[in-house]
Amino acid sequence: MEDLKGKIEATANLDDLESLRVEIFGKKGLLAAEFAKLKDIASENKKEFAKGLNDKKIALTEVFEEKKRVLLEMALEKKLESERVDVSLYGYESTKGSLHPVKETMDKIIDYFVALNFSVESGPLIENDFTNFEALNLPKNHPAREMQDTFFLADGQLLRTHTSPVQIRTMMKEKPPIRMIAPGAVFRRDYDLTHTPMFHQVEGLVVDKTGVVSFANLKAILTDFLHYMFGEVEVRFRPSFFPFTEPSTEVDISCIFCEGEGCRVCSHTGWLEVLGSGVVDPNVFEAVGYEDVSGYAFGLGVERFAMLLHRVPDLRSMFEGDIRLLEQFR
Ligand code: 2NL
Repeated sequence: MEDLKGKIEATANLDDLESLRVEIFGKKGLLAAEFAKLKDIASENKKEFAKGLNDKKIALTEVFEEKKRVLLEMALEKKLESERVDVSLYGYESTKGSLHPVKETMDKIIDYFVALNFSVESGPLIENDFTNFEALNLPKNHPAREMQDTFFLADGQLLRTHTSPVQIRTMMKEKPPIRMIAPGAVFRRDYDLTHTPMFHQVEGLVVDKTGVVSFANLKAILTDFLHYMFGEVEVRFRPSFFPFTEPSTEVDISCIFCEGEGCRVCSHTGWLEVLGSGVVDPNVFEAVGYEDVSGYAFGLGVERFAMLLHRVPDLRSMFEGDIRLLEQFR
């Protein structure tokens, strides 16, 4: 008995204790063997023998449970010690993401027009001849179609070369007045220092009953928009041509690199071209079934704005996916 207590107390770990439990308390253990002797004991001594044995079992169980409690506590303490966290240590710095400059610029442009109550519309990237060309006063064999190298797909489908088809779709589905912008990706077969086969445009369109919107409104809103984007710059409207507007103008700002003095970026002209715009050609309204309306429209390249705002010299760096480009804009 004392011998078994000593054995339990001397156990060093839970595994050994478990072996000892089987040895003492198990079905074929020492106690079970003692209890088995009961059947050979003379009946007058049975009660006393059984009581002695029970007392012994209770006493051993007590010692066992106490030992188990101590060993469990020791194991827990050991685990806590090994998993200890030193909260005074410096942590690892986590890196912070950033928006791509094209996305950031797009958001800034959209914010301006949303504040002026323009709706933001979108449409499919895969378009057809009517919405991308025909409805925009670009009939087949019109030389202006060659200004844009188009990616053609099967069945006469094509990748949109500008976001104008979004305006066409909007006009075909909604009645005037229209006050919208169409931001999104466009595609042209062109790849060099200043052109990528995919880039982003924001186009705008305002249409109302004849006489309500004017070229003066167009000038005012685009001048204000360019001041919002670039700060205190000069803005000039230069006569130009687009098939879908008449009259048409291209819009320049005074060069933000040399402040109009003349430098390499502005080809020593002192001006940077940033927008195309004009009064919507009546043929466009006819194509979408609008009558007795007038309106103005404009279009811009988002990458060009992003490059000017961030002073990025090579357009292609915007699309190479080099993480170092983004890290500069955190
Ligand atoms: C540019 C020039 C422009 C338009 C886009 C337009 C759309 C409709 C009707 C009339 Cl539905 N015009 N869009 C008008 C003038 C210029 O973009 O240089 N874009 C980068």
